[in-house]
Amino acid sequence: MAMVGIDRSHARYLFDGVTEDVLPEKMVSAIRAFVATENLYLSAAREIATKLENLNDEFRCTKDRNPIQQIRTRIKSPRSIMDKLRRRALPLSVESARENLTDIAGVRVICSYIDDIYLIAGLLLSQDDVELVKESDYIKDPKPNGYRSLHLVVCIPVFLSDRTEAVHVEIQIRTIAMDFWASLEHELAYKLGDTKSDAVARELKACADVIADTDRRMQVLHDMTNGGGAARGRSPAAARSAG
Ligand code: 0O2
Repeated sequence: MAMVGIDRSHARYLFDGVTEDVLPEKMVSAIRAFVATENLYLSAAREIATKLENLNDEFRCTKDRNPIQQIRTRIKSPRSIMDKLRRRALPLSVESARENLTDIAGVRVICSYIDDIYLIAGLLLSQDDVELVKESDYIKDPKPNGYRSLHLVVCIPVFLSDRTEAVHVEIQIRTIAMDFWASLEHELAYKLGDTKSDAVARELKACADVIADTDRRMQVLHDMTNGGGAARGRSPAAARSAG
């Protein structure tokens, strides 16, 4: 089934204002499939966000601090989904997107300290209904451009009225400093496109290094005042098996 090039508000507008007699049947079913898929991924992202909020609230009550500063969720737009499928020479359909893409639902978690990233990842992955599909630790092994974050692809059940669906969610966990760099780098990369010079790339990498050093120093300061540091350097998988 071909996926039409419309955004979400446009899809809703079409459903609100137009009946099936007016639109070609194929297009109606494509829109319907997209809206259903979007709802499914929205539910999955919400479930993960709720789990994280619950953990953060528990920490506020028991430890008097918040390891998570901010949680943001997003659903990939139809256009980005199609662009990604096209780049990978995959069929352009809702089914193909569901089968091949693991980042339709995304949750970005901004933590206070580096240790909090591994702490939160470990606690989330220790939950029975959260299955780890893929882990990329770009903090331990930053990307050559300086990008740092912990990426987890998880699979969670979404309970619908007539069935349960297993849905992938990509979770990016990073500190405030890592997020600051990634947001500005993303904006610059988008603006500059292929025209990004070596000098700009070097300067971005230098900024990433300064930020990484600041993160480590803030962690030390936090450890000095709280006696923490237990989770540092442990991968979520290790944290999970260690309990
Ligand atoms: P958006 O709009 O943020 O979703 P993938 O590209 O996901 O199929 P892979 O290798 O699993 O393949 O992805 P990767 O590189 O682990 O992570 C993809 C996402 O991480 C990106 O999503 C970005 O959000 C973020 N990311 C990865 N590398 C960088 C980087 O160098 N700079 C910045 N600012 N963000 C990065 P999308 O799909 O690109 O976009």
